Amino acid sequence: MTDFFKGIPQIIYEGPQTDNEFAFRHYNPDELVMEKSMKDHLRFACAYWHSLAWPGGDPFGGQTFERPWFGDTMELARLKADTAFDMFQILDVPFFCFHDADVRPEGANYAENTRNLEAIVEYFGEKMEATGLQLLWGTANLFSHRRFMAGAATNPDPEVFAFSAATIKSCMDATHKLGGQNYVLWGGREGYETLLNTDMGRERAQAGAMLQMVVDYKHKIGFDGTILIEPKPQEPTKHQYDYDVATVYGFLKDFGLEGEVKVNIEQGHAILAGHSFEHELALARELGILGSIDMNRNDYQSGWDTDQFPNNVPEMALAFYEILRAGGFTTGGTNFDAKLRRQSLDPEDLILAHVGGMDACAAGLKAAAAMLEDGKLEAAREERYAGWDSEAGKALLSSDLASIEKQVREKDINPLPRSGRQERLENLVNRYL
Ligand code: 3MF
Ligand code: MG
Repeated sequence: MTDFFKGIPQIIYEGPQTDNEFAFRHYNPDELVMEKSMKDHLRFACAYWHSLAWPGGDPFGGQTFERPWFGDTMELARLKADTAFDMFQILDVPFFCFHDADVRPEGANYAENTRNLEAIVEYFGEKMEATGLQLLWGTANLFSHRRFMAGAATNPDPEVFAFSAATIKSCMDATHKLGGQNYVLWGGREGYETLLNTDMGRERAQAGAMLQMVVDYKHKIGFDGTILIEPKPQEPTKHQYDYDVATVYGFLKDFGLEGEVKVNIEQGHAILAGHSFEHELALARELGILGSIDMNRNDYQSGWDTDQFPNNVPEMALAFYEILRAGGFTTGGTNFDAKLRRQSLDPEDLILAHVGGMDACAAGLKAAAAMLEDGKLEAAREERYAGWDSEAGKALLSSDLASIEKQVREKDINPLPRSGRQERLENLVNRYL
């Protein structure tokens, strides 16, 4: 153990009545929900970048956090790793996620970056072996360094494309070596600031070519995890190409990769795209591309990607309802892509933020399972569409306009509007919370 979390106890389940802040009220890892443990349903992961690498800056001010591992040496990177694993163990999360740039010092060039990454991957390997922690996903940070300011795959300069491809290879190698269950691509700078200097057709083709190379390399090295794209509409670019689930699906279809790549859906990104989280999850489920989630919460007024820890149980319930309807996670999980507010300086804040987030997810999961097991919501939905299960309903979709017109005339089809019963269903949902 490092000193950073000194005095903070191991977090265990004590139940809803406990007065102990440092305990779970709802997350009981081994408790069965729909015949599966909560641990296996939720598959919680901590994100290295927000919790260990982010210094607490905002557009108007710099670093607020003082952490003993801040700095650009291998020794400090190891201290960061030690502290990270202390945190994962205090919280008893089974997984973590990282970008290359979160975990290693920035080198002078690609070769040095990769050497640094490989050394840390070695160190992670030992720590994972000793603790049983697993890697949910790895990824490349292709957005922070200034060389990526005009994009990675979609950059007008082919040398940036090459640097990015090499970096992705090194991060896929790292993920594969650590037994990662997914590899994520978030294209923070894959978009544009102004159309005046942008060739959108070329940039889209470059992104398609890069994704094809990622898929080819996955097969080449025998990585059996899932490749995931993380949609986001904007921020940092004004317009990002992976706008939302529907846009990503269109892109995947265009390049014939819809059977190879799924999505990592983030709550806050859904909100920025003008959707609800459950909309994005439900659509991905219907399209067969639901992979994993980045769990957080956005401020609904600011319009920024505020990456707050989730604490809204009714929202979590509707999200996990869609995940349960999809059959649950396979390689995916619940990654806390969430950061402290910049005034939350203390080590305790970092632990308690995760405790609250894990409890909100667990309470949401339990409510979602109760809704699904009770079956009332699904019965109401089925009843609404029952006409489509009749012979006449089924025949319609393979008919043609002229035959349907004849039928409407002959049978004098004259439909009566029926209530959508929204408020009744909203009342029903509240009964499970
Ligand atoms: C940005 C994000 C990212 C992604 C991560 C994956 C920095 O809004 O959500 O976090 O989750 O970069 O590459
Ligand atoms: Mg994210």
